[in-house]
Amino acid sequence: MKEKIEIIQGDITKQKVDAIVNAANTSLLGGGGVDGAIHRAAGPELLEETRKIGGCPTGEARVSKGYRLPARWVIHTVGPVWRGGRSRERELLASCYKNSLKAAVEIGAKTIAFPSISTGAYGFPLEEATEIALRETGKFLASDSNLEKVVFVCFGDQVTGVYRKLFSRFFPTGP
Ligand code: AR6
Repeated sequence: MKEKIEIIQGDITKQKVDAIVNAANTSLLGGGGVDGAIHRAAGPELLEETRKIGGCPTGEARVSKGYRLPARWVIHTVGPVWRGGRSRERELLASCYKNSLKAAVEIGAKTIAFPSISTGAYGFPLEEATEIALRETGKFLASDSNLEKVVFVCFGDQVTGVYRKLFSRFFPTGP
């Protein structure tokens, strides 16, 4: 199962996977960070489609086409804004991962790439967010045989370092 997980450093808009996940906001009308990068790379048709979708509640996921991206689909999910940890932030972030993975299976995607949801503009502490990402993905893959690869695309050295450290803690090698 851990063989299906890959951690790379790079730009999610360049990933040749079936679906990439967008860390969007509830309007689904674009924004900064990874959301802005995905809209720029996909082209204006993406905004046309997400406008029709009409928004997405925090913790849920919605699917659109990928247009000019190498990925065929974009799964838009809305992470929680970190408000100190007592506003169901952990549970909502876990739902983002679960619902995005579920959406990927529903559309028949075999490979999916995630950014580090909520840890930029939304301020979720990186280590805790990474634990949630790895735990939920591990749980999902343990009972799913459709997905072949889940890529965590880390933007910058700091994010990559945390993902690699926690990955070896969650999925230790050897006896
Ligand atoms: N590829 C991969 N990761 C990226 C890229 C990229 N091209 N660009 C940034 N990241 P953020 P959030 C990383 O702020 O915290 C938007 O305005 C970034 O370094 O994009 O969920 C939305 O519209 C960080 O590690 O998303 C919402 O309003 C991670 O992606 C709000 O920001 C997430 O940072 C969502 O905030």
